[in-house]
Amino acid sequence: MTDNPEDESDLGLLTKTRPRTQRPPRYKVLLLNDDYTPMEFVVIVLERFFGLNHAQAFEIMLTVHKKGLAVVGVFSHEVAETKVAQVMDYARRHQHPLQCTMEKEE
Ligand code: TYC
Repeated sequence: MTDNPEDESDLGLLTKTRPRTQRPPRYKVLLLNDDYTPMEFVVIVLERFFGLNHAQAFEIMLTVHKKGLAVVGVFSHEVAETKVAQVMDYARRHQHPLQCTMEKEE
């Protein structure tokens, strides 16, 4: 290395060959508030499909109720899609308007 600005002998090569660490994209699964779905049903959904204990499920349900929505977990695209489908199907079968969506992280 020199202080000569013409000397690009290593700088260029280093930046071109620097290995990039590739992370698979992650997806936030969001639960949305509504005025009709019973609180206890939402708690059951969070326990059943997101593996939360009763206290954790109750806390997230209350956050959604107060703030309008909350992130209930972050997953790969495939797992997030499955969770959303499971929640939407379970809510529909019980005739509750509960909504669950996913969103790419960052
Ligand atoms: N707001 C609902 C009620 O008062 C409860 C609720 C919480 C609904 C969370 C949806 O994602 C939800 N019964």
